[in-house]
Amino acid sequence: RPRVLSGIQPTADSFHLGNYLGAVRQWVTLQETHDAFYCVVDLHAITVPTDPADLRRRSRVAAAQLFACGLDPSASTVFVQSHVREHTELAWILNCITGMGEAARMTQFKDKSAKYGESSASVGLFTYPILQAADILLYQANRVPVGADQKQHLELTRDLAQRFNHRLGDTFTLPEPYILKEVEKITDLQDPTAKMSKSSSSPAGILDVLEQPGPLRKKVMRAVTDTGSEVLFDEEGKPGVSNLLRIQSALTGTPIPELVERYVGAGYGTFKKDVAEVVVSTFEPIRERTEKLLADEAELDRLLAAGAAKARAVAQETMTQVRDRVGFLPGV
Ligand code: AQP
Repeated sequence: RPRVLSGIQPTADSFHLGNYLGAVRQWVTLQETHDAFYCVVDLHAITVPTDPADLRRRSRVAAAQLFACGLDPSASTVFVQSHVREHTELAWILNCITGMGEAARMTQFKDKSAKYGESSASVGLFTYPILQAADILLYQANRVPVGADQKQHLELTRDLAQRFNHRLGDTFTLPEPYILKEVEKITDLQDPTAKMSKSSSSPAGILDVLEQPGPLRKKVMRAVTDTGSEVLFDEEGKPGVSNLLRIQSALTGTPIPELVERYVGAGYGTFKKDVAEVVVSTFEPIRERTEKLLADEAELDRLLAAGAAKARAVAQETMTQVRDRVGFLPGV
C-alpha cells in the first residue's frame, strides 16, 4: 500500500473548518487505502511563543479530535511528533543541505514573521519547512494530504530529498502533494479572500469544530456575503457566497451547480441557514466524541504511546540508513 503522512499543529483549542475539510477529512478517507501516519506536530507549534500548559492541553485536544473525526488507531498510526526524536535529528541534517536563500523564499515565514517582526521571529519559525520535510521523509511517504498553503513546503521537501539522494545515494521516497481542489482553501467568514486560520482569523471569521451550535449558527448567519442577493458561484465577484457554497457542497456531497439551482430566488438568508445546519450537524458528533476521549486522559495517552512506538520503528529504520550515508560512525 502507498504510504501517506500528514500533520496538524496543536496551536488552538480546536481545529477549524479549513483544517477539517482541507486536511483531516481526507486523512480519514485515505486510511482505508494507504499505510497512514498522522501526527500532532508539537515541535512546529513552539516555533512561536507558546505557554507549556496550553501546549500540553492542546496536544491532547488535537489528538482526541483526530480520533473523534474518524481516525482509527488500528488503521492509522496516530502520534505526537516530539515523541519520535528522529524528527529533530533528520531536520538538523536537512538544515545542512538547505541554502539560506532557498529557505528565505518560503512565503509562510514571511506571513507569520510579520506578526513578530522579522528580527524577533524565531530561527525555528524560519526553518519550520525543513522540519516539515523531515517529518515527511522519515516515513518515506508517497502522498501528503494538505491544503493549498502547504504546496510550497512540499516542493522544498522534494528538492531536499532529491539533493540528498543525488549527493549521498538513494535514500528518500519523493512525496507527492495530495490536494483536493474544491477544499484546498476555505476562507475566513469575515475576510473571504484570506484563508481561515487558527492564528490570524478573528473569532467571527472562523468555525471551530468544537464550538457549540449557537455560536456556529450565528457566525454563519453573519458571514460577509456580497452585494446583490443571488446565490452564485463567482470567486472574483462573490468570494463570500462562493466560500459558503464550497463549504455546503463539501459537507453534503451536493455539486455546487445543483446548490446554485436550489437557491434561485431564495436569497442569502435561507441559504445561510442551511449552511449553518450542515456545519452544526457535522461538528456536533465530533465534539461529543472528543469530549468523551478527553475524559479518559490515561487511555488517550496510551493510544498516543502505542502510535509513537509504531512510528518510531519506521523512523529508526530510515535514520540508520541516513546516518550511514552522511558518514556518522556506527555504534550507538
Ligand atoms: N483555510 C484552510 N483551508 C484548507 N486547508 C487548510 N489548512 C489549514 N487552513 C486551511 C490545512 O490544515 C492542515 C493543518 O494545518 P496546520 O495546523 O498545520 O497549520 P496551518 O496550515 O498554518 O493552519 P492554520 O489554521 O493557519 O494554523 P496556524 O494559525 O496555527 O498556522 C494543513 O494541511 C493545512 O494545509
